[in-house]
Amino acid sequence: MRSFVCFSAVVATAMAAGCPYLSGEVDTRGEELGKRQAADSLAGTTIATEEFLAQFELNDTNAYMTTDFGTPIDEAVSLKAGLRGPTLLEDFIYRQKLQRFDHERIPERPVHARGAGAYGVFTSYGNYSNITAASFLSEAGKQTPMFARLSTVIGERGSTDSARDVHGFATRFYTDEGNFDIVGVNVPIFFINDAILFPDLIHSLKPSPDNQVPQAATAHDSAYDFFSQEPSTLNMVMMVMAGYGIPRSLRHIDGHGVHTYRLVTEEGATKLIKWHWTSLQGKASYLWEEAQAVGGKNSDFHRQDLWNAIEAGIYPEWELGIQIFDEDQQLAFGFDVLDATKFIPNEIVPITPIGKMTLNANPKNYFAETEQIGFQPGHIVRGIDFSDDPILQGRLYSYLDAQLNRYGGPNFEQAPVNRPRVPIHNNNRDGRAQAYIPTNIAAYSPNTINFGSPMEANQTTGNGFFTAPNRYVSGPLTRELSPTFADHWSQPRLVWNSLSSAEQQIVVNGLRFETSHVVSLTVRQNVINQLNMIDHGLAVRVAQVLVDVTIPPPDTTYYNDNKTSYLSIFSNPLPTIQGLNFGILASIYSNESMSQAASLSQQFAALGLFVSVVAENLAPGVNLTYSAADAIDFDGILVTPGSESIFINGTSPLYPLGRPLQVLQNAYDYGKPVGALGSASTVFGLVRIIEGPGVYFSNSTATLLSDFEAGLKTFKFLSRFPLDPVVQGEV
Ligand code: HDE
Repeated sequence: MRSFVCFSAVVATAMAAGCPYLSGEVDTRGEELGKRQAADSLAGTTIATEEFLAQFELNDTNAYMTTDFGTPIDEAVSLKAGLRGPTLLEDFIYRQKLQRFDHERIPERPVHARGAGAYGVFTSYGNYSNITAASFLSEAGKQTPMFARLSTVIGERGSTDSARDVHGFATRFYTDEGNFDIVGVNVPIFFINDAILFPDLIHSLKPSPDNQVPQAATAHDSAYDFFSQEPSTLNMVMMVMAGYGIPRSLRHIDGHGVHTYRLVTEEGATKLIKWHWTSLQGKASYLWEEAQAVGGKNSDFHRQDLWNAIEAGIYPEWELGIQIFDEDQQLAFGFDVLDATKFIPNEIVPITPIGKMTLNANPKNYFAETEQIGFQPGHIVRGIDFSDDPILQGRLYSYLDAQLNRYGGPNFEQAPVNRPRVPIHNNNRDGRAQAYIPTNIAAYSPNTINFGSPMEANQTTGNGFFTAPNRYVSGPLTRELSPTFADHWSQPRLVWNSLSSAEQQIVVNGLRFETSHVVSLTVRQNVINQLNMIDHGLAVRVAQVLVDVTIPPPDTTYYNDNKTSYLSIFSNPLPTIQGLNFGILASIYSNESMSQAASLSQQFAALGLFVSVVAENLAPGVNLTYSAADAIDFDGILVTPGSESIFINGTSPLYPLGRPLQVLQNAYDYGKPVGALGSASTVFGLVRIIEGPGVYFSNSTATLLSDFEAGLKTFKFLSRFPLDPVVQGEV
């Protein structure tokens, strides 16, 4: 036996703490809560997340090690025949430990494998019973517990957060009438408009089947082959390139339900809607060079950022809004609202805010909660109905199927994170790992043995209904795409028109990067042909790096001058700088630098920023060393007076050659606000930094505070970056 030094102390403490195993107590947490839950459900309230989850939590403090079936064990050394002999098959402890390890993984999600999740609460702004019977929207101030999981799409679970990708925005409301999921993304559209193409889309985006390269990247032949052969993807490709693909953090993305849904009132009146989550942190994105550096330096940047903000009590918030329109407006906006590749510009149908989500608690166990949550667009509550959008229709099948595959059985809804906060009553039975003990022996309907229970909800207080009255479906069976889905170019053109010239340059640079990785000349040519249908100048500019392509004459069929103000990420200042990262560069060898750093640190932290003082080692007052720090760690950087020598000398065994200067230079090159207090401005003469917007020198701390506050709101200073010369022949 291996000796446990504090063994007797542990026993004593466990007894004192009333350890169930030692005292012979039985765990009744679930039973008591079950009774409460039933009562609450009748009263129309839900149990708060913390209390609900507490019944499932395993707390190992002051506890003995046991097997899965509860026997106390020693499990640090295997059972052998003789001290140096072979391990015995009889050793059930050893077998169970290895077995459990071998089975730790479930299949990762085939898409959206990498993500971060958090609990939260939704607060309804009003009583919306005039448009929906959904109970979570039935009164002002009504609160509903939530879980949100935000993700990348293509990368595997162990890939990098900052890959250029669409971002998943999946939200669950644990309402008092069951779970409702809005499983969306951070753009208001999708790549394709028929779910039957989903496997093709994803196969083209995933790494090549022969060598699994590239991971979490679209810069390869198959992706652009598919994009250029299936032009419904162009709208989304344009948005991903315009900054939506590389957000600064998960807190700085919006979420969109994408499809048209239907709201239904108690009386059966219907309206069509689109769901939108608007980030109250604002939208902010990386520049591409920065995103690539983040990928290498800290592949967990987004997951860590969300976690840290919640731990620090800087709870991220999103407003839920709807675009609401009439059933007869389905073709009123110049496209079909059943086509998931189109969005309705806010200028045409404004977004009406109806509530707010606040994420306020991190999960306690990534696997049990974030990995096991199984979202489904088919998780619907009464008052909300589907539309005939072919993508939504396909998803209603696929997500259930995906969960069955991941869990290996149908009881996944019983995992704590999946359980509704209201009791379950139905005749579904058995299956792998059933966790309930159904006591009704009449598991069928109709029955008399259990007095007809469970009863159809619409006959009782539950009032169950989902499908809107007067929703008709008819038509000949056909495998054709509706002609109302056929225009794939007018909206990408609108996206292009809506960007500033600096953002257009970002799109051009992005497409240059991506298509430069495409080997097939046919694919390159096809991409240019498609871009030419959006904008001739765009095609010409991207083609400049491809050389071996023919630039077709302008194809003006879909050219238009429409714009929307909502799309631009970089033109709109952030509403708040709370929770952004700020770096103060200092040197431990200068008293002046360290004392300024201490005082600046306090003053900048008071603005709600996460402030790090960077210096040569972790002396008191220093949070990060130059060995570890990088420009990607900060949204803005300030240099302290007295630290100049480390920038001038640039060499010390305590950090990589030239690192302090490199941090400053890279921050500037990533478009961030940078500045210096007093004499530290001389440091800027050493680097390729041009005085201009977002570069601040002052002897006054107060001036620097207000400069940086404005600069961090601007977030990226795009005027630092060159634009292509005017392209001849641009239409
Ligand atoms: Fe998904 N999608 N998807 N998707 N999707 C999955 O479901 C699928 C689509 C989205 O954090 C999978 O549980 C089909 C649109 C998010 O757990 C899978 C189609 C939108 C997440 C699946 C779509 C999304 C998924 C993988 C029709 C935005 C992650 C595991 C073309 C409106 C949810 C799983 C989480 C996950 C299928 C299209 C968003 C395979 C067939 C459109 C955010 O079932």
